[in-house]
Amino acid sequence: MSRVVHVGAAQLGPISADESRADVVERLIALLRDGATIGCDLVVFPELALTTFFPRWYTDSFDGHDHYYEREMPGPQTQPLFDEAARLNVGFCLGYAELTPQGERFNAYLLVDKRGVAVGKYRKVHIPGHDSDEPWRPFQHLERRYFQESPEGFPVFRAFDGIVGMALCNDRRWSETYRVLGLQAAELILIGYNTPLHYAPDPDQNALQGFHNHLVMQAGAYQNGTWIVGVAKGGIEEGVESLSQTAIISPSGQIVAQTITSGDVLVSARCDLDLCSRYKDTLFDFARYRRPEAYRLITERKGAIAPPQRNKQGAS
Ligand code: CDV
Repeated sequence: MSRVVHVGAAQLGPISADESRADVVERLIALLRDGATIGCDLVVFPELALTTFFPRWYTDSFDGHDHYYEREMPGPQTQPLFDEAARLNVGFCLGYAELTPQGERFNAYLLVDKRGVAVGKYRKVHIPGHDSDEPWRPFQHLERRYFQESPEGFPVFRAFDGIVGMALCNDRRWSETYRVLGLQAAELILIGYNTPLHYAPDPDQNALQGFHNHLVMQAGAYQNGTWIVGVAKGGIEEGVESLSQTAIISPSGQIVAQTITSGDVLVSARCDLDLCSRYKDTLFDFARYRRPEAYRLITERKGAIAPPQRNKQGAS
């Protein structure tokens, strides 16, 4: 019996700063229904899917954006999404800003099954950007002010008849993300993102945003024999244009579905999880071919250290 999960990648267009949670949840429910209509088992929403991307603004106090965070999930405003998922018998994955009872702030991703029950949670590991105001930028990227780095790593969950992992935005650029999930036999990796097209520290990268987005996810899929669903919140949000190009990628590294517009839209693919073994059991048979003893630096060293300079005589 094949294990086919019909996955919908539910891209969002911009969410304005004054858009209410109720209005956003209505948009999510519309996409959930689109997925249900075509028989999706799982609908994947992007990173921070309930609000505008608030780290683009500095507030004097770091709790100045607290109204963008969820203190409970589901809460009164998000409960309708859970109820509709259960009614439609469709699971979903939702990105949101989490404020814990202990006052911790995480960039979170929640996996919910077809009964509307949470079955897995991920908190973003790689927090990009900066933590203090940098007025030279046309807009800020203050994730390091408003979120803390998760100490929990990259867990996987048995759900949707397979092994599911999650990651958020900047995580997708790091090969370690995929390999840590691959080493737990992940067959489906869900990744939500908000990627502004303008990268202030090196604007030469602006034109390459779409290329880099697919480059890293396609490599991650192939090198770990896994499906990857990368879902954008794109378009021009509060004057900042972000990348769309939501994609579903097979274990071969090929894109099997992709959005071609930048608004709210769902693309889908029937993901045969048994295809993963075609790569996991051959070229990327980890147990047979990997050499962890040769990779020790990956966990022992954080930043790159160049070897000593050689002098003219060739001695170091
Ligand atoms: N939300 C993100 O994590 N965005 C980052 C920044 C650096 C643009 C990204 O890697 O896309």
